[in-house]
Amino acid sequence: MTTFVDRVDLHIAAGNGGHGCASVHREKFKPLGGPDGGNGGRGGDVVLVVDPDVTTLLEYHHSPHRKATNGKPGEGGHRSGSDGRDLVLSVPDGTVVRDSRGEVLADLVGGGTTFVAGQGGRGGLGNAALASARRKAPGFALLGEPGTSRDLVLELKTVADVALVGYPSAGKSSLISVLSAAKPKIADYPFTTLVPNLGVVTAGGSVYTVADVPGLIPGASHGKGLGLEFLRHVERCSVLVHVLDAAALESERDPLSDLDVIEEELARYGGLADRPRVVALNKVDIPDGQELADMVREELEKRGFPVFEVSAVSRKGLKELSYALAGAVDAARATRPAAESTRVVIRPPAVDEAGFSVTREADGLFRVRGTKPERWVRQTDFNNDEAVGYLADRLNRLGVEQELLKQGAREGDGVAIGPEENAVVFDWEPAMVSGAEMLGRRGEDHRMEESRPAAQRRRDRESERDEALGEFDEFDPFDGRSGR
Ligand SMILES: Nc1nc2c(ncn2[C@@H]2O[C@H](COP(=O)(O)OP(=O)(O)OP(=O)(O)O)[C@@H](O)[C@H]2O)c(=O)[nH]1
Ligand SMILES: [Mg+2]
Repeated sequence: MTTFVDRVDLHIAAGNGGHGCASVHREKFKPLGGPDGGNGGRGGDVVLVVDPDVTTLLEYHHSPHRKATNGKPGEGGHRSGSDGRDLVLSVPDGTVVRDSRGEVLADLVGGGTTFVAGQGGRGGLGNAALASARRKAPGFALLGEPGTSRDLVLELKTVADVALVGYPSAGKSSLISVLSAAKPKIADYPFTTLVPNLGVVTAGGSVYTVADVPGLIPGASHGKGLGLEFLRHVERCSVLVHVLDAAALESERDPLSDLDVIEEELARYGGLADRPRVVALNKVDIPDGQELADMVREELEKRGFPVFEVSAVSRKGLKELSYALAGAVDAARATRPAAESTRVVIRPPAVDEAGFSVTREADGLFRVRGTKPERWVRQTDFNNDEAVGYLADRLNRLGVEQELLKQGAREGDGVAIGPEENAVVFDWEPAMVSGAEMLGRRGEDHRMEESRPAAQRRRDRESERDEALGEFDEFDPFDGRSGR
């Protein structure tokens, strides 16, 4: 059975926004009560949060597909749909989040650190919210937008101050068990430890964490033994301890060549050269072990390593080792800016909402890209002519039509809005002939027009003109979600 998982694929889907509702208020004797369709609710986000009590990614190995709930659609009578609930996923401290191409999106260190991995879709506006002086009774509503769905790779990089590295059976797990309260499995066969163990050590005034990683053998970098896979847990450690077996039974091994082998594998893994190293010559309770330790000590010191003769069995030298590690950890902490503040919230970078671009492609197709035009397309119910007309108005107001004209687009030319893999393509029908003249008054009910007093009509005409001149910025309560 898998009991520890430190790398998983995770497929997340934030909730979709609920659709807006198109509805007209009906009451006896008041046949035209006005639009009263409510807005759709927002889809829930998918949020990763560091929970110090979670130590593995196992949960996501078992169920890698996670979805937040959708927003509810709006209803008549101005009833807005409720928002979808955010899906909060607990991850261990030190989880690195990558996208499917391997790019790091977030490095989650510190309890409570939060990463919004997928944003819920906005709800669509109901026809009540879409009504304006110019568009008294819209017969359409906007669709809710789909939530972000994407594939992530979560990778756990243990956050510890000290890492114990060495051959299998050198006594790494034995040492962590006597230095701390950790109770790892200990046995006299290689590769007893299959997953990193973490222990907390108190020495003098310092408290630090120690990680014991699975043993390394020559060729680990080529995948021998358990491979270098687990060295990712060493990456964040500020001090490395070479645990050398002074009483190894194999004739071709001795502490000095063991050290060379491990250093070579660390070098292959890379990125660890700057970590201070300490040598622990273990198993000196065995007479042969003590003898060998005495023989190699000088050479190790000559190479610049602080050397400690220890025994996990007789507990010899443990105090000295733990105090020396405390000193090294304190020194490393002092050179780092104060501990990374916790409870960081990482949101996807804000995109430039305002702009758009039009490019002409080799086959003559005009491609429109931009946050707003792409969103508007997603919000459009293409089965509803009025909704399509509303989209055209919005594009026009943003200046997309002018830009198409400027680039030589003619009626009937193909226009694609969105990225290649996911675009809406249509034949262009300019809504506008030239300048700022608006065509097509959409969503108007002429019966209402007739019953309006003249002054009101004049005011409406004025506001229409303002709108045509671009001074009217459309109200969209789902824009700028900073309030959340
Ligand atoms: N005599 C003696 N035996 C020890 C000492 N430390 C560890 N051992 C023994 O060495 C064997 C391996 O110890 P582990 O702590 O499991 O070694 P490890 O380095 O964690 O090994 P892997 O997890 O396989 O990489 C066990 O049988 C231990 O009892 C020590 O100081 N003295
Ligand atoms: Mg072990």
